[in-house]
Amino acid sequence: MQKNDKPFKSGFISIIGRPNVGKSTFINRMVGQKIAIMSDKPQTTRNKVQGIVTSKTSQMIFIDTPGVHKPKHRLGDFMLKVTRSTLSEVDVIMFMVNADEKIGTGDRFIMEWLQKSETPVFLVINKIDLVHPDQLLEIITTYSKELDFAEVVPISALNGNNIERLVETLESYLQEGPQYYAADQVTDHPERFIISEMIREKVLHATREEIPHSIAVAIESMEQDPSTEKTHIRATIIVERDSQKGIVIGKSGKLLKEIGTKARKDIEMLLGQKVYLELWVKVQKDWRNRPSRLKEFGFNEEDY
Ligand SMILES: Nc1nc2c(ncn2[C@@H]2O[C@H](COP(=O)(O)OP(=O)(O)OP(=O)(O)O)[C@@H](O)[C@H]2O)c(=O)[nH]1
Ligand SMILES: [Mg+2]
Repeated sequence: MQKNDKPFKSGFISIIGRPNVGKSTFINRMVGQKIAIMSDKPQTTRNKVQGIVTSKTSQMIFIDTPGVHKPKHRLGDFMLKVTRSTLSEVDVIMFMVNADEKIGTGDRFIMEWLQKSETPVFLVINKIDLVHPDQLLEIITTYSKELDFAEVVPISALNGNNIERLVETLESYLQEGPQYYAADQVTDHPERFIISEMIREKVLHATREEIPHSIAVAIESMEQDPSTEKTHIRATIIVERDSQKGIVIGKSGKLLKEIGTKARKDIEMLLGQKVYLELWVKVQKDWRNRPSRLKEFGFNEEDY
């Protein structure tokens, strides 16, 4: 490095907020690729996902976290623990709120955590495309009464509005540091995890009510088929009840086929390769409360 060069900066940034405020949408926009699944159902994200953004001057590692909600089962307890654990290990915290929703108990619960934190907290007001600009001041005042924010930045993660300013401001808060990951690496998660998440996302999009929260996806095998040059993936969608199995499969297997086709397209984009996706549906009663099952699906309490 030459003498006059600015030092390379790096750091970790946690994104926390209530379910559905747009945390995963933001992280995908930052890395320019889908690494975290998104849906209009709350509690979409279940584990932390790192999105890595490297430029000539910095490396920012964004941590997407499960939306903060009142846990109703062991999986929910786990999700809350994951989110909370990220707070002590980052350089900046982005507290994301929805411009189109009133402040709620979830927001206040999070701000109580943040009050005790020594890390700078940004108030990031997302979904400004849904409100009139005149409403912003009121939103800022409401939240600023509760906590002293280092910065306040309104954005739209969906259409990219004001994201550049947010990135510049974040960079100014980072310290000189090493490049932790290769410049072309966008996430710390293995491909298998992202593939299982892509399948789960399609089930989320295709179903309603209790089903989205009751499913898990396990990748059984992933092999290259030399004769067709396709990647052959076998995956199982786990549900909690027989009735849910019927719903996910659909009439004459129609829904499962639709889920498979959509997931395959996303996976092909990720791998840059043709994929043959084989999907199965299996019932495992009450898996969200069974520690052994949770562990099997990667929700490992001991990690936190
Ligand atoms: N209009 C609008 N919609 C948005 C914006 N950002 C996200 N959304 C939508 O909000 C919904 C939730 O987005 P996610 O990114 O899954 O939200 P999340 O905060 O990760 O949710 P959890 O993982 O459940 O905590 C999706 O339907 C997004 O398309 C935005 O800036 N404007
Ligand atoms: Mg999410």
